[in-house]
Amino acid sequence: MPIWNAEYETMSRDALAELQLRRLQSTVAWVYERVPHYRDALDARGVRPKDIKSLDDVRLLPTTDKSALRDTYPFGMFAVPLEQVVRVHSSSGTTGKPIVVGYTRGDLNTWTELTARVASLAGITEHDRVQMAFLYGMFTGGWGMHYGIERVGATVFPAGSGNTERQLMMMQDFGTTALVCTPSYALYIAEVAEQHGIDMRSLPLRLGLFGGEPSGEGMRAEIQERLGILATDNYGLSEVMGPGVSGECERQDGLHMAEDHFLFEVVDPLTGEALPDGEEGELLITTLTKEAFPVLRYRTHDLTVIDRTACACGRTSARMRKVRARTDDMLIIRGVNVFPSQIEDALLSIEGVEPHYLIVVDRKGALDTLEVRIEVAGNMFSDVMADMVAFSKRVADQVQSVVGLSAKITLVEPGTIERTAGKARHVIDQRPMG
Ligand code: DLL
Repeated sequence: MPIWNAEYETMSRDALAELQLRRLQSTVAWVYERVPHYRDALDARGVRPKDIKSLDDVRLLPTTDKSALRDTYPFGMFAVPLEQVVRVHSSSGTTGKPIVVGYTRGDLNTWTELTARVASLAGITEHDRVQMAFLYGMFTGGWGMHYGIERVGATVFPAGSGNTERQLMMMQDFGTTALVCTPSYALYIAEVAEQHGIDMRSLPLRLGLFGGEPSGEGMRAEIQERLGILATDNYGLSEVMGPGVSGECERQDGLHMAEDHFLFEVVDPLTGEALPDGEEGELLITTLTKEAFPVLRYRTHDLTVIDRTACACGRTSARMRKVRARTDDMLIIRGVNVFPSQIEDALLSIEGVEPHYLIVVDRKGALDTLEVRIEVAGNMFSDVMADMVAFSKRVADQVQSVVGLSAKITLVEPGTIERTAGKARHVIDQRPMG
């Protein structure tokens, strides 16, 4: 497969480091002059832009948390006047005001370049017909991927998310070869196709570019099998740009990171200490070329591992492991730390458990309770009570062995757990606060 921008994607590590340092120095000078929050934070540490003499000096810089973005809502972190901002997006948090981000014309050009890379990494070419089933709107997923795919030269169908029957009709009638959406929506599309007796494997669909939420290998296998495609994962976040930060190549062995535009660090989420390559920690991202909304050492809360070994695809970029958990989605249940992704992995390792599940945490008296609601594949359903009890027990044992907690397993009718055209919600924590 051709490499979209071979000059940058196959750059020697030395040349890359030189480029990154130059860009880091300009970014620090840029924000110091233009964004009061950064000037204050740098002053408080006694750091001036000229103190950045090597890439390791990034550690002199303050980290940036979502709270800084909230406190300066909506435009206080912008480094250019609104006259130079040609687009605004936002990310809806679960509560309160959204995070608002802006782009200059130059930023949009960079963004398009980087989502073109993601599309190319996944195998999209001008011969593809790409159905965009991400939400278009304030969410960065739709517009971000849209322009990159157009730049590659593929034919884009900007379907937007939802209206699954119409999505299927387009896939059949337009000969869609690639689908772009969240992994949960891909699975839902597969399910609706099955309900309508549409054999997805006989359609021209061959690629899936999925991102915006975590998905494990179990989920990938399920989607690949049911849609008859090669599924790749891509990652990004609004605060840093949106999609385009990293994406898998066809080898599906880590997400290639756009290191010429971002500086990536992995740190211990508790101490902030830098961690060596190969160790899991929180990903921090510093933008190197953003004009309107640069960020210094943004705390993504996403947990990953960086691998700088060369990939067989020929690109020299470092790769990050699939993000399976966030520092802030860890549940503490009866004192045990549990990530929802661990429960997902336990569930999907059992044949007959559908990838639709809901983790419900509650408190009875002083005791935390853990319930996992799962759907069971139609052909696994049995009228014999004893069979179903044995099945539930098998699932409970698996959860117990993976997370070390006993869980109540509730089997629910297929189709009853809420489906989504966007990001899936897998956890309900009903415990009282405090
Ligand atoms: O979800 C940007 C995006 C859109 C990326 C489409 C890829 C495709 P936000 O809504 O700001 O932006 O959410 C960002 O979503 O910090 C991660 O926790 C999570 N996330 C995004 N992509 C992945 C992924 C977009 N591939 C937050 N794997 C991030 C795991 C992901 N988590």
